[in-house]
This record gives sequence, structure tokens and C-alpha cells, in this order.
Amino acid sequence: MSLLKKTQLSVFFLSFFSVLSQTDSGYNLWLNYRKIENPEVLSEYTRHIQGIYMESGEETLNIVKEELTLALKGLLGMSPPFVPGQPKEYSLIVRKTENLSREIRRKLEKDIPAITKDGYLIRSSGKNIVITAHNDIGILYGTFHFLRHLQQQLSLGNIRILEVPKTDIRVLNHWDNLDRTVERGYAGASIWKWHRLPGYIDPRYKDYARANASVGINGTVLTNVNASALVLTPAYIEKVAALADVFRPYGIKVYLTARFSAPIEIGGLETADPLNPEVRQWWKEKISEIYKEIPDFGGFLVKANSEGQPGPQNYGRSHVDGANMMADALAPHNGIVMWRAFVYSEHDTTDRAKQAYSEFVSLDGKFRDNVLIQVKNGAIDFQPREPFHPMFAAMPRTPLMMEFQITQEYLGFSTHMVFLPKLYEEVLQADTYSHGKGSYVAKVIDGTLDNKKISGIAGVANIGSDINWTGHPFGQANWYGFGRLAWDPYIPAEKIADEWLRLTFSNDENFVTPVKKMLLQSHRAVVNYMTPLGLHHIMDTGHHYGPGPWVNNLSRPEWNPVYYHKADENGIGFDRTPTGSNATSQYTKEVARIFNDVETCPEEFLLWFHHLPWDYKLHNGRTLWDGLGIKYQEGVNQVRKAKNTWKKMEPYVNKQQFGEISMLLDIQLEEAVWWRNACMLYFQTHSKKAFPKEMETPSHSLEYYQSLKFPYAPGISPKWH
Ligand code: BDP
Repeated sequence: MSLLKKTQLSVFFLSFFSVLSQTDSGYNLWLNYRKIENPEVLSEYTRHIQGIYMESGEETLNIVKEELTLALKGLLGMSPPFVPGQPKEYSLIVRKTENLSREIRRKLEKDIPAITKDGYLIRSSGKNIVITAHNDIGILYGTFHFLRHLQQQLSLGNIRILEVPKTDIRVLNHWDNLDRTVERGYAGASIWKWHRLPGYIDPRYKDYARANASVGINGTVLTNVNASALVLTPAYIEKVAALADVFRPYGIKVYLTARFSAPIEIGGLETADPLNPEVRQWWKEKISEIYKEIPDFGGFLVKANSEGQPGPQNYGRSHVDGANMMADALAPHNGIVMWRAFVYSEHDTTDRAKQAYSEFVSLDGKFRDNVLIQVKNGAIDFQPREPFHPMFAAMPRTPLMMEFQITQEYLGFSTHMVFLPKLYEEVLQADTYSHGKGSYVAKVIDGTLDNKKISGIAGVANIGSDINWTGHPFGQANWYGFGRLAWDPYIPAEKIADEWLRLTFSNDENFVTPVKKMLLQSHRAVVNYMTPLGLHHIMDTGHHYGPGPWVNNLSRPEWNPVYYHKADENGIGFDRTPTGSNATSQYTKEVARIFNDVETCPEEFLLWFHHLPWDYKLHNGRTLWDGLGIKYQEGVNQVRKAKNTWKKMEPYVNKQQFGEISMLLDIQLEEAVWWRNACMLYFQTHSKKAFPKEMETPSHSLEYYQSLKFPYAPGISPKWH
């Protein structure tokens, strides 16, 4: 072999291996564009896409070009040429509607009027395929959808896809601190390298934007809801502006969390009273200053008067006063306020589950048009499973944003496999009955139920600097799934799982079918081994890692697990019916009736709404005590089953990720057993009953489980130390 050939070969191998290892690590997410091996599909695609006819334009269109080149090269093994002049037959035509030829416009005339907002149309037209939209971002979204179609190896014959985003604001919430710790983050340090910004632009920023755009996410709140006012100082605004510049061509706006006391902390004022003219002026000027640097700045996310954060109530003012003050200052710049409804007070002795509703519902209709109230999916706090938040049925005149948690604070951190779109789907498909049957939460969120002018959905990000972004390779599915549901809250979780698996790993049915099944039952498994039958908030203190149902020594009663399960020798559960806290009265009467009646209350919420004796008979005829043990065991069994499924998947997944997932499933199983043993041993001290025969005998004593300490468990902000 000549020297030249040898060098060429080694260069080839080098680049081959570097690509391979990047793919192996999971860094490329669902955008890894593996070569299509199926010859029929490949020949269909190469026949249909012999050239690309694309208009030239600014940054976003260059990105489209870049993505098409990269993707088609990966998928087809070669990138079809971009052809100038007139499109020939079998071209992919990528053009804005206004630039389509008259002939094509005529052919697509039925569909074009239906493209609104950042929507797009992908359609066969004669022998061509057209991707069109009214604006550049629509073209980018359409391109990503088209590529997704190819990645799933779906047919191009008579393709017709018309998509319009169903919600307006589709944002990630990063709970990232300026010191790069991430509150409730389990995938490494924050990806924002504040110290090096604005000069150093980490390539990851672009990859982050690209991944988000590929699923239609159009905003990012860079900082923690437990906010630092520092991010509003000039030095940081400059850094934020540098990030905004990277994200802009991907259609992503930046937002910041605004600390309510910032006028005092960085403005030198003596008060942050929202009705004080100087304070109002300070925010006005601060906001103008931000817009000077970031003309398309999105606005603020605010956590006020919650868990010790400052807010308008410190000055005897209301949430309306606080939110509207910021909204007034943002309105001239088209900015918005996302005001969080996650409030509960140590001075309020009523059921914590009732407090947000009690505080906010009477304020319906009083917020400015550019205020959205951001409501967590349930009334407590991102528990493994919660009934939908009653606020969703109660504020017809206020845009309500959904806040989901993508990071797994209460679901096993980034160690456990949990496919969250299943949880999201359950909430979005819940019926509030606010306008009779069929008043789904999804319709509240997309604004259609009450004709809201603006709508939105937020997900607390699970992203960090780990090479694969999310710690657990399957955590990527939750980022992906959140984005897909933000775009369209009606997509079935099953479809999302199917898509994501095909995009990320393999199109082989022998892989997709069993692994999809495994993903779809993973949420139920976690609920079973952590908090079955409606139990909630029984995790250990502070870090929230592992079980701690015995914890009863925290200063605030509603921080203690015993407050939530109320186990004693007679029984277990939180009575939220009219004989108890009457939290059910916050739901519409149809829903309240279902929850109030122990017979109709869905079993998965039984102990959320009812305090029941240990020998209460479940629908299957077993006692509550036995049923609890059986559920805990079922969760463990489900993880075992998942492990067995995964074991057989080695041929379909690269070695690195196969190994990572195998190890994580091992840990998940150990921790599932830990949860079952610790909880059942503890509850047994109250029930005084033998474990059901279906349950395996715990290998350690309760004292052992109670003695476990995890001082360095990840995800705690300095704030909680
Ligand atoms: C809780 C978290 C805490 C957050 C809080 C919030 O434990 O770290 O600050 O929610 O959402 O779930 O504000």
C-alpha cells in the first residue's frame, strides 16, 4: 500500500471513529442521522430527492441548508446537490410560501391558508416534495419534521403534513445558578459558562439550540426560579445577550428569572414595593436596558412569595400588583411575565394542596394581557403522580401555563428510567369538566377552551454538561417528549416513544416493540415502588433522594412526609374530602364527586384523597395493607422485567450506551427494592400486620434504612444548605 493510501486510510479511520464515539456517547441526541440500511427505503429516498431547490437567505436558512446537508449525508450516504435555477423533477423544494412558483402555489392552494404562526407544510407536488412556511422558522421546523420522517423511514409517496404549533410559548426552565450548580439538576454542571461569556461561545450552545428547534421549543429561561438579582446587572446582561445571539436564528428567545427584591439588591433602593413609583421606574429602566442589548428578549419568569423568595406580599401587595408592575414595563417591548403559582405558606395552616388555588383564583381576570400564570401539573410538587391541579379549571380569564418537571427530582434523579411523556399525557388528558365533559387540561393549556389570547407550556430542564446532556440516556426522551407535547399537547405518549426510539437508536421492530413497551410502563413502575395508591411526598429531606416516610422533624409541618401520609395504627392517607381538608371542593363538582367517593376515586389517587383503615377492601378484594405491599412489589418486578428486556437489546444499541443503561437499570432495581423495603417496614410500625405473601422479605431492618445518609446527593442549591 502506498504511503498516500495509508495516510488516507488512517484519516478515514480517525474521522470514522471520532464520529462513532460521538454517536456512542449520545451527544448527538435524536439527531444522529444514522445511515439507512434498508435498500428499498434508501432507493425510494434517493429517487425522490435528487436535488434540493432552496432559496438563499439569512442565518436561519443557512442553518436549514447545513442541517439538510448533514442529515442527508448521514441518512442516504450522500448529500443531494443544491440546484440553482428552476427545480427539476424529483427535487426537494424548500421555499417560503411567498417565493413558491405560481404553479406550485396553485397546487397547494388548499393547504397554504391553513399554515399559520410558525407552522409548515410538507407536501408532494407532482414529482417534487415541497417544504414551505410563511417564515424562516417555519421552514426550519418543517425541515426538522421532514428529516424526522426520513429517520423513521416513512414513505414519501403522497406525503402531506400540515403542522401548526398549538401553544405559543414553549420554554425550558433551567434552574441553573450563576455558580453553575443546577438546582435539582442531575446531569452535571450548568451548560452556561457564565465566567467565559460573552467572549467564549461554547459549541454546545448551538447544539442545544438546534436540538430544541428540532422539536419546536422556542424559548429558554436561563436561570433558577430561586433567582439571583446579579443576572440583571450590566455584566451579566452582556453575557445573556451573547447567548441570545446564538439562539436567535433557531427561533429561541431568552428569558430570565427576575428576583423581586432586585431594586434593593442591585438598584440601591430601600424598597421593592410594586406600587412605589421609584421601584416602578427602576424596573422600567432595567427592562429598557435589557432590550437595548437583546431586542427580542422574551421576558421574566418570577417566583414570588414562595419558599422564602421575596415578593409583593412583603409590602402588603398582591400577586396582581407584582405581576402587573413588571408586565407594564415589559409590554412596550412585547415582553411577557410568567408568574408562578407555586405558593404555599408556613403561616397558612390549611392543606398545602389548597393554597395556590386559594391565593390565585380570586385574581382571575385582573392580570395584564402579557401575564401568564405558570401552574405546576399538580397541587403539591411534581410528585411521581399527582391529580391535575384544580386551578386549571378555575381561571377562565387568565392564560395558564403548564409547568412540568423534566428533571427527575422526585423520580429517581437521572439514575432511574422513567418515560415522562406518559405522566404528561395523563395530566393533559385529564378532564376538568369546567365546560362539561371533554374540558381537558390540554385545552386549557393551548388556550382553546376559553379562547385565550396567549398560551404556553414550560418544562424544568434535565440538561447539564454530561456528555449525553441528560445523565441517563433515556432522559433524552423526556426532553424530546416535552418539546413534542409543547408543540402539540395531544400527541399520544406512545407515538412519542416510538418516534424517539427510532430516531435515537434503531428502526428494527425487534428493538422498537419491546423497548417501547418498557418505556411506556416505566412511569407506572416508579410510582409503584415509590408512592403507590396515591401516596406522595414521602422522600427523604433536602436532597429528596430515596425514601423518608418517617421524617417528622422539619420546622415547617408541610415539609414533613408524615404530614402527607398520616399513617397511624388505624390507617393511612390524607382525607381531602369534605370530612377532611375539603381540597376536593376546589375541583368542579363532577370531578369532586368522583374523588370524594371512595368507590369511584381512581385507585391511583386513593390515599391522596382518603384516609382509610388498613383493612379497607380494595376493588380486587385485598386489604389496603396487602394492596400496598403488592404494589410496592409490582414496581420492583416491573424493573426486573425492564432489565430482562434490556438484556436482549445488545445487538441494536452501541456498546457504550448499552452498557450505561444496563448499569443504570441495576441501580434502579436496587433502589426500587430499597424504596419498597424502607416504606413497608416503616408503615408496618403503624399497621402492625404481616407483609402480604406476594412481597419479598426485606433484607435489612427499618433502623438500617433510617440510618442511611447522603450528604452529597446531587441537585441541592446552596440556598437549601
Ligand atoms: C421544589 C424544589 C425546589 C424548587 C421549588 C420550586 O424542591 O428546589 O425551588 O420546587 O419549584 O420542587 O420553586
